[in-house]
Amino acid sequence: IETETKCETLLVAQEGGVAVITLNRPDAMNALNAKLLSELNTVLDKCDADPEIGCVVLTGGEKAFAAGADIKEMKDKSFADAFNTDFIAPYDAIASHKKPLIAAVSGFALGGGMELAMICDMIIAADSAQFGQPEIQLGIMPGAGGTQRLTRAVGKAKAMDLCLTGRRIDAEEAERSGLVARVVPQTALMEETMKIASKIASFSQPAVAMIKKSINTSMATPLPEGIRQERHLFYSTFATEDQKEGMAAFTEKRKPDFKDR
Ligand code: CO8
Repeated sequence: IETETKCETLLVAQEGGVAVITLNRPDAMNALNAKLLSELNTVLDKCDADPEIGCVVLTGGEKAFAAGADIKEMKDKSFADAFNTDFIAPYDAIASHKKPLIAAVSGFALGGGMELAMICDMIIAADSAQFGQPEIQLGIMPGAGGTQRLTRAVGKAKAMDLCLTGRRIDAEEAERSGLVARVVPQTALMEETMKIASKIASFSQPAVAMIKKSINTSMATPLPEGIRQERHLFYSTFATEDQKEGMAAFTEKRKPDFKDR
């Protein structure tokens, strides 16, 4: 991945089965401009196509994961520009990728930056992390899932609080509210996130992909339909070699060696 991918706004590396994508616009607090979103989708496409990659980590800098959409790029857009170019569409594309995506968040994750973290399948937060939807302070509203994914993650009360006041919450409140999976010390953020990502990458890729798909389905379907789809996916794991290997390894008291790609 790293040798093939040259990006202006991202750093890309690979450690074992884990791809690490670092948002890299430090002078702009990693504000998300069109170039960055396009490069991010290109790299995620490559990760999806690479059988060696079992998990992707998305991170930013120590001070900012991302301070939102690039306000300077957005400020002069007319309604027609916004509507005709549908400039938020790249966010949908990010959400449609197959490989599990973990956000490792340090510092500010604001506006579109928080929405990007919420598109990821899991958020690991450094104890320095600050989350917020400050769009209301700019005379706009969250537009890349902030009123939707946030409400599903933390419920109506906190979503209203954050989106209507623009106040920021720290990592501890974010974890308490169900927005982030784990909080770790700032200095251990990448080490802890890489441990989680490597573990996921060691499992059966089809099983991992099915779990991601099934949990995401729960966000978009009524329970009986979600249960029906889960059951189909569950039965289809029995068509994989990895299911045979995982269960054989258990009965033979050895470590499984998952190979399906
Ligand atoms: N866009 C553009 N530039 C930014 C952004 C941003 N979102 N955030 C920071 N910067 C720039 C600053 O302008 C500054 O540049 P310069 O040195 O040229 O003046 C540089 O980054 C450093 O920033 P600060 O000097 O402000 O640093 P501080 O440590 O004082 O403050 C903050 C850090 C608190 C993060 C502050 O920069 C801030 O409040 N930023 C804006 C946060 C915000 O309002 N985010 C929401 C943006 S709107 C949005 O995300 C809508 C999403 C809808 C979908 C998007 C689809 C593409």
